[in-house]
Amino acid sequence: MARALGPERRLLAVYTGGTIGMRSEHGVLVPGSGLAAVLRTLPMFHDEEHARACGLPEDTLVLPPASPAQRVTYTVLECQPLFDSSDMTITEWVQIAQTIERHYGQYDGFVVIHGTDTMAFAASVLSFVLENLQKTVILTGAQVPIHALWNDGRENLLGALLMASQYVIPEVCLFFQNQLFRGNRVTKVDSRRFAAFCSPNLPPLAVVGTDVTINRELVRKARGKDPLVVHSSMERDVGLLRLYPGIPAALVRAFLQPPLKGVVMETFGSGNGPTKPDLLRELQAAAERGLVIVNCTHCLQGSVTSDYAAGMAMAGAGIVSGFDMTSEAALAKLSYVLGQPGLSLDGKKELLARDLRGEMTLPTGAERRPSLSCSALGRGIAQLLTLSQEADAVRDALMPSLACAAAHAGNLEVLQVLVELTSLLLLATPPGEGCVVKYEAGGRHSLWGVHTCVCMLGLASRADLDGLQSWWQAGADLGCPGYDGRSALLVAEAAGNLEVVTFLQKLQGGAGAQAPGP
Ligand code: ASN
Repeated sequence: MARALGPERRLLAVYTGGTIGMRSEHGVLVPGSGLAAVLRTLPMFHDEEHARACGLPEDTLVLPPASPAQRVTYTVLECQPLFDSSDMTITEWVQIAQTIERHYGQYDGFVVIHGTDTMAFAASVLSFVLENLQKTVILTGAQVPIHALWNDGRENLLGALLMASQYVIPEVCLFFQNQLFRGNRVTKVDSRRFAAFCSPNLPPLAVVGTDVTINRELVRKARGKDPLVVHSSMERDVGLLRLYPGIPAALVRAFLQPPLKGVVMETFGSGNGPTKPDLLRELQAAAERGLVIVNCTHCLQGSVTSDYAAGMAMAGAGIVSGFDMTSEAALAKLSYVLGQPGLSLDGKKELLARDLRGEMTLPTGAERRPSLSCSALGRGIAQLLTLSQEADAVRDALMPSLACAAAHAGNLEVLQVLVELTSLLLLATPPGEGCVVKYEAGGRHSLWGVHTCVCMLGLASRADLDGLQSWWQAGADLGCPGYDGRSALLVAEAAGNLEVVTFLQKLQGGAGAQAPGP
């Protein structure tokens, strides 16, 4: 994030409608044209003298100087037709993105003037449609028309113009009531108060008071000089289903029918839902048909977790966790991911599980970890392991690797499934590194295998003493070599992880690297 320098900053303000420019007709508010003409009459939005002296074109306005060294000019592009945002859809939002793309080179930043009712959806969609942003894009609007004496439109619009002109925040943001939020983190929480939006799971990127305070560590970094990409192929057949106590399975079945391709399901608390078999069957059947379901919580704050059996039932039905995403962001993300050509079902789920635009907070360390419950391979192997006696050999061969992968991913969920399927023993859960496992096949301790050793080498190179100790307690041979023949001790020595070296040397010099089984 950088302070924007230079004597002149040029902005494009895309006016799409909304209360900010509305007028009263027959006692109700309707979208109103001519916002630029109104702004031209307001000295805080236009310095007529300077504009005349510079010979600025008719459609270009100039703010009074915010600092002696810098002028902000802006062009208002009025959309046709103008909308109450309740009528806006993905089609209009993609058009806004395409407008930004067409003018991307000409302007330093972009303000989108939008109705508040669906502004959180709009900001979320734009955040996914616009990839590799290097410039600031800010949505804003108002609860009261700008013509009214007492309104919030003037402050919001001026704030958005100033933020977009003075800072390079390469994200889709939303400015309201002196706060700049990440666009895909907001939700509208009040239909009357000027503080209409909140960002329940991420602090604002900036707060305007006597000074402007930027939360620098939150602002996303622009990715090199990659060109802007506009993803216009968004999937329209996505939906939002809010569970309620006692929701009938038949109703869920009806909702999940084609042409629907993806659903954001709002569940209770930390991602819990009814565990009635008929309902779970409907969800599972839909997931098996290829319908993608994302689990988001009803709650304003907090995340989907796997704390409860009622939440695990959702995960077991093939539903993807939306963690702390707002439903607006989840719906937009689903539309974006399902709109990507050439992705397999697993590929779509993998993409949904990733934080793509700062839209969700992953549990610590989860970003790089593949989720076995998300993969068909994981589910397929689980099925295979239950098949028959002949599967014993396959099970013996696969179990250590599978358990090792789950342990590395800290995926207790998968480990628990494996425990049920076999005589896998869960032995310890060192903080931060998931679980350590031991597998018993047919009563004999067996098959730590080279994959397991590779896991331990990883722990040794990361100086994860807790993890190594847990493996040791579980009876693993810490002296075993990995694929390249190197032992954990050699790896730890090479990485200079002295604590680990001391621990491993003690084992070698003492009772030996082979610890007693439990
Ligand atoms: N109905 C209006 C809209 O979203 C509400 C507003 O802008 N405050 O367009």
